[in-house]
Amino acid sequence: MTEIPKSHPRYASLVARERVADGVRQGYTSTQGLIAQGRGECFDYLLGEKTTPSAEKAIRAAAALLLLAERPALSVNGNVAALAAEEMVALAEALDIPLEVNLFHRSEERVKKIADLLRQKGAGRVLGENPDASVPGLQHARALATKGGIYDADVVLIPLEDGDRCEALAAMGKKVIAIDLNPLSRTARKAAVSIVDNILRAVPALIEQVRTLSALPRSDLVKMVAEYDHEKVLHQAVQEISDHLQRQFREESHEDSGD
Ligand code: PTJ
Repeated sequence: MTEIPKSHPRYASLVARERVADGVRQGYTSTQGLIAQGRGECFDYLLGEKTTPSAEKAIRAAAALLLLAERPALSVNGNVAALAAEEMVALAEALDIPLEVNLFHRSEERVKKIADLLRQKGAGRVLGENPDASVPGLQHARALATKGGIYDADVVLIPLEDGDRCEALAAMGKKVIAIDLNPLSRTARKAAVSIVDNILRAVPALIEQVRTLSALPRSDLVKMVAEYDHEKVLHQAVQEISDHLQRQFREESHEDSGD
């Protein structure tokens, strides 16, 4: 990997880029994953590269949903493996559930490489290598799922996903939690809870919330989920982007006028 000096103003972003590129070199991230990362970077830039108040709300609701779920499932693709393998393993451990590899551009070789990587990072149980069910309404291999994992789950976390699968999982009656930097994507809109944040920041924050909220009585979690307004939080995310951009513009015009 290219050595990035810590002093570089875009250090975190460049390291993430290197990790996705390395995932492609190692063969577990798809080449299309590079494009997805570029799109994500762009939205992160527009957000100000920080976890916004709306994302904090979504992270709390997501943690509550996962804790209330009878059979939660966590989906891992090639970009998630490159950017947050260790953190996804820690989240699975905190919830005491397996991880499931599910790929858009599926090849058995990539599935195995990702499963091996997760096991290397300490995952107890990894599903996805031997799918035995199919998500209705999806064409091709990305419909493949595992009973006891995503197929039977009542709540599914799908970071960095495409809209079709999110919609198909929701149509099965599942509550879908998305992590997607683009608040306008079909995934973000169709999910029950959309965390508009970089997976690098979102998953550690989600683990922290799972640990904190697990001390609360179930009735508090039920109330938290019932009061969560997905549409409102998504609108807030768009507003936060707009506010951030307006602030940049105002700061620049102050500089130009010598303020
Ligand atoms: O490994 P595979 O074969 O399953 O393929 C994975 C990708 C990501 C290539 C595939 O699912 C895909 O093409 O996804 P999309 O449709 O490009 O959607 C990815 C979404 O994730 C986009 O809305 C991006 O803005 C968003 N995104 C990209 N990087 C990040 C991100 N969101 C959060 N954190 C990121 N680092």
